[in-house]
Amino acid sequence: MTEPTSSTKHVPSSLARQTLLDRDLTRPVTDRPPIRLLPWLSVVKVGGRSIMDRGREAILPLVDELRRCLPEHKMLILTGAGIRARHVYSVGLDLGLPTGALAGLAAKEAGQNGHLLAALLANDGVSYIEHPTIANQLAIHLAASRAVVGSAFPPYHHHEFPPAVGRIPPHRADTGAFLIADEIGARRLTIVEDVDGLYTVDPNNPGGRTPEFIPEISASELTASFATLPIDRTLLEVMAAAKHLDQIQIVNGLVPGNVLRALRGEHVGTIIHSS
Ligand code: GWN
Ligand code: ATP
Repeated sequence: MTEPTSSTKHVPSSLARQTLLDRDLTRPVTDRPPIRLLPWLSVVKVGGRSIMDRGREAILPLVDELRRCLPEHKMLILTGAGIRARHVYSVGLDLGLPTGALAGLAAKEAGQNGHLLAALLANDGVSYIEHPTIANQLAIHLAASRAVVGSAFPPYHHHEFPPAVGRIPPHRADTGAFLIADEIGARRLTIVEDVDGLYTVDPNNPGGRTPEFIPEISASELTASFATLPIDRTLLEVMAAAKHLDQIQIVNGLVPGNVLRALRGEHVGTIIHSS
């Protein structure tokens, strides 16, 4: 019997003979910038509590706005979770459920909100697509339609990271939207809420202080200086490691025209820079 040659035993690979734990060894290979998979795509995250929970008064004008965006912009529209997730958190926390179980439960409301939005845009050829479809077949769906809707919540479930304090899942809809937008190299991420952007204090709960509007700030400045934020705090950590998206914009979706203007690159809310 012939002995196999050494070439049949070794797969040539730049990482074959070294640990992945040594940054100096992996850097020459891993530091190459990743390609942009869908550089023309606009990702729009629609707030669950701030927009969807307001019902038709907020949703129908936003749907009209998204329709106006369709001819100009290919979009991945992602929805957050709202009041029903808050309720399931409180019941689950009371029952002693762990963070990963709570994450899976809350995510389902983000999906429900996406189904609601997609139904209203169905006549424009827009459908809800599932997480695995976003992961594997986003491009073909966007070749068939100008936009698709999905859940902004990351599908971590029992793999959700434990938070330092408490049991609320730290990676929620804003973080999920950024993760997918940055990973696919999308053109921009617009976060649609019910406030004009970031203020020095929550404008809906100022506690006697006067909220001052902040048009532009970096994620690192935000990390240190604000007691409450209109976005997931984990988003700031993820932004620090961004590979493509150098900024996001928070806009007020209750003001007609804002989303379209943001997708055109206009400054209509608060811009948060990744670095
Ligand atoms: O159910 O509304 O996707 O797109 O995180 O997982 O908890 O699931 O556990 O493809 O895989 O409820 O069923 O639900 O919102 O996430 O989806 O209708 O396995 O299309 O089955 O990663 O939608 O759902 O909640 O997003 O965010 O069947 Mo839903 Mo969500 Mo549908 Mo999805 Mo989770 Mo799937 Mo999933 Mo689960
Ligand atoms: P989800 O999609 O996860 O439901 P959301 O994006 O709809 O979330 P919230 O998480 O409620 O909305 O965040 C938006 C809210 O954050 C605003 O309505 C505002 O009241 C509040 N907020 C807290 N701190 C600030 C701040 N510093 N500046 C502006 N808004 C703030």
